[in-house]
Amino acid sequence: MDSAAITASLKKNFALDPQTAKVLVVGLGDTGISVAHYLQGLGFKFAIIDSRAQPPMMDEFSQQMPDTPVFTGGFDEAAFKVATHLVVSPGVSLNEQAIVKAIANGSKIVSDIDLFACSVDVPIVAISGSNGKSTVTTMLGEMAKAAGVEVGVGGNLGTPALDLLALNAQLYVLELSSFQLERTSALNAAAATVLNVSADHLDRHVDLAEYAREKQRVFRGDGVMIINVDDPVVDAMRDDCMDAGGRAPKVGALGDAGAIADDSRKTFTFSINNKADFHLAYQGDTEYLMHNESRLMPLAELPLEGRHNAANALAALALGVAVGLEEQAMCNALRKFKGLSHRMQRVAEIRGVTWVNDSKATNIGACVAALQGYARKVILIAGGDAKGADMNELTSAIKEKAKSVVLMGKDAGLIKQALNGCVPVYSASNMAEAVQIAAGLADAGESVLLSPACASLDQYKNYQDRGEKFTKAVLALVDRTASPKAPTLIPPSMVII
Ligand code: UMA
Ligand code: ADP
Repeated sequence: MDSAAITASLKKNFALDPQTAKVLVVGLGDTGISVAHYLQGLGFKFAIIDSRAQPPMMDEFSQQMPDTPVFTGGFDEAAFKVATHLVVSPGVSLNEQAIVKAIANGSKIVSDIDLFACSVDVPIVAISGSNGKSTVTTMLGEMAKAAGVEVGVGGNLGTPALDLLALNAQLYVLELSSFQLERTSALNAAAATVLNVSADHLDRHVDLAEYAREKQRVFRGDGVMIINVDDPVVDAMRDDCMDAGGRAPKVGALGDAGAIADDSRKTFTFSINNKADFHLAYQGDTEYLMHNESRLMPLAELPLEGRHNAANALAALALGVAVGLEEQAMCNALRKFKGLSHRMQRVAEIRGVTWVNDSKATNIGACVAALQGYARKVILIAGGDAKGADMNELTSAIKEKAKSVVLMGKDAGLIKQALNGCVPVYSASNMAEAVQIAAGLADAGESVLLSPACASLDQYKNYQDRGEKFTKAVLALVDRTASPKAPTLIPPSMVII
């Protein structure tokens, strides 16, 4: 879209006019910097504020945009007072006092995703959910490429949405978090999904119901809804969206800028347990990924561990069909998709023990899905920052699938309490110790699974750092092992990112 059309759309949706608006960008991180470049390109007046005294990207930003006012070291209410519009980064809570006051004084909240939605006239696919977003987003990106479509892939996945605009793509695939969705009102995705809902980020959301409502915002508008009928919370969203005469759901407190659907809103369902538009079915001895009555490909050709990845593949196929991608091209992409690092990634086999890095399992749902994929009991390494989740929800899966558990991190005690002695529990103060303990517990033929069910920030820079420390500690076992048999290391080429 050209600048004139984008400006017209911003004015229409948010009364956001380069001539009159004073925009405050809240948060000097990846999102804030992408917003600054976007606003500068359209000739807006804006400033940036960050509550940290020395945001790490400050120097780089000051060199790029020396004339932009930047306030640091707190949320100074004076800066908020003059702002007509706030573009708030997802990491900043809308409950910050300064933001609450500014909204009460008439400032409008606009997200980077809103700005993006006002700036493209090609289809957007929006992917949310508690788990599987990055996997499905990346899968669909690969499918689009295989189908010969120029695609921009980003959002919560890493590249801020606004940085994708330079690609001038034919299709955009965005991973969206609940934080991004709660402040977005102008998105009308051509196809959207909430993959699943389980407890996460309850330190930021009031409760699970509010968290689910924020995710449901992904369905605003009149695009195709992709519904996981295996998840009762998601299934209920379908009815909710179709209630009120098929109108888009009125959720959240940010007004209702979503388009209104008619009664015939198109929906695709997917399920790994029952028949749905996209489902699994046996024909003879072979289990297939199916689209209604047609076989798409044998499930065994999907090179990913875990039943939950069959659900991810079905979701990606449904989203792809919704935006017109060719089915066989999508299946070819699936056959080549080796998964993402730190998600059920086999890192080594040492003396018959398989070591699996699922460090990205930062909530209970992901850990339960990982455990459910195993036929034989595993040694589980878990713990970290539980983010307010109820660890009792882990108990039955651990009881059923774990031979023993090694716990570490801030909320190890909560997990231990929830397990109440149902399996042997060991404590470790760091990853090297956890791996040592697990090595002593595992017999040949068994697996050791790092799937923490918790965030990593209490002990690590991020989940990648935690996964890398796990891998390093596992590989260090090789040196200490007086095993005559060399370990089988999983080559890095198995991993896409
Ligand atoms: N900040 C404040 N005050 C606060 C909190 C934050 O000033 O109270 C500042 C920070 O100092 C920082 C800035 O805000 O300088 C940016 O904050 P941000 O946390 O929004 O980070 P970004 O760099 O903009 O990255 C965000 C997403 N981060 C979060 O949602 C926390 C990235 O998702 C996303 O990739 C990026 O936008 C591009 O879209 C990361 C993430 O962890 C991967 N997401 C969570 C998740 O997946 O579970 C939701
Ligand atoms: P997200 O971007 O939503 O965090 P990822 O694809 O990065 O999702 O996966 C995060 C964690 O969730 C990993 O531990 C992964 O094994 C697990 N996971 C992936 N897909 C699913 C799913 N459909 N259901 C439950 N867990 C899943």
